[in-house]
Amino acid sequence: MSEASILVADHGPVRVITLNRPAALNAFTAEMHGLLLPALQAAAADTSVRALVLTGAGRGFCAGQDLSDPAMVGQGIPDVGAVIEQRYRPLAEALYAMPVPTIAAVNGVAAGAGANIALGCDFVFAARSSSFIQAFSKIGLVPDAGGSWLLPRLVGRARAIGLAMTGDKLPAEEAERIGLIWKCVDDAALMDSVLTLATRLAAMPSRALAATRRVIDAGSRSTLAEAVTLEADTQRELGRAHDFAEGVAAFLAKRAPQFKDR
Ligand code: T3D
Repeated sequence: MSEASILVADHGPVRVITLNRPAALNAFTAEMHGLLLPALQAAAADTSVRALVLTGAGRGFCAGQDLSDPAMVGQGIPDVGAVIEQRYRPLAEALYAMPVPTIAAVNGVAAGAGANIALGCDFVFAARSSSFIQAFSKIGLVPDAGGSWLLPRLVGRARAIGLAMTGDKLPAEEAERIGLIWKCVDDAALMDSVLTLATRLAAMPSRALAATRRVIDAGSRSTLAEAVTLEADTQRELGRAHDFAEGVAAFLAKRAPQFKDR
C-alpha cells in the first residue's frame, strides 16, 4: 500500500502537516489536495491546536502543481482556471483564515504554488540549502495560489516582477535578505527552530494573533482611517474576550498568563 501523501502529527499544541510525495518533491496531486484541505480544516476546528506547521518530506518542500497528474490536467486542453478555483483558492484561503499562527518549515526547494503556499504562512523558516522559485513563467502561467497578491506586498513590485518573470531560483539566504521570508537557518536546525517558535506562539493569545494577521493584511489595502476603524472594531471584540482580561490580570499579578481563546 502506498503511503499517504499527507502526514499529520501533533507536538503538544503544535500540529505539523507534512507534504509526503518526496519522489516528486511533494508536488500537488488531486489526491494530495483532497487530503491537505481537510487536514487544514481539521486543524482549524480542533481547539487543542494552537499553532500549525507545514513542511515537506525528503529533499523538497513542494514543487507546486504535479504537472503529470492526470486527475488535474485531464485530457485535451486543461481548464487551469478550474484547478485554481477548486484546489488552490480553498487552500490559500484556509491558510489566511487559520485561527492560529501558521509556520512554513521550508526544508528544500519550494516552486510554483508550493512557494506561494509557503509564503502564505505567517512565518517562513527556510533551510539554508533551500530555495524559492516562481516557476510559473517557465510554463506559460502567472503566479497563483495567492502569489500575485502576496509577492509585491512582501518584497515590492520591482522584486515581485523580477522573481515572477525570470522564474529564477532565489536561495534561502537571499530570500531572508530581501524580506521574502522570516528566517534562513542551518538545515540541521530547521525543525528545532520552527518547533521552538511554534510552541512559544501556542502559549500566546491565539485569537489576537489571528486577528493581527487580519488587520495587517487588511491595512495594506485600506486608508489610514479605514485601518484605524478596523483596529478599533477588533480591539473592541478582543477587549471583551477572556484572553485580554487574563493578560492584564497576569501582568498585574506578575504571573504567567493562561490564554485559551481561539
Ligand atoms: O493545473 C495547473 O497546472 C495549474 C496550477 C499551477 C500551479 C503551479 O504550481 S505551476 C508550477 C508547477 N511547478 C513547476 O513548474 C516546477 C517544476 N519542477 C522544477 O522545475 C524542478 O523539479 C525543481 C526546480 C523544482 C527542482 O529541480 P531538481 O533538479 O532539484 O529536481 P528534479 O530532478 O527536477 O525533480 C525531481 C523529481 O521530481 C523528478 O522526477 P524523476 O525524474 O526523479 O522521476 C521530477 O520530474 C519530479 N518533479 C519535480 N517537480 C515536479 C515533478 N513532477 C511533477 N510535477 C512537478 N511540478
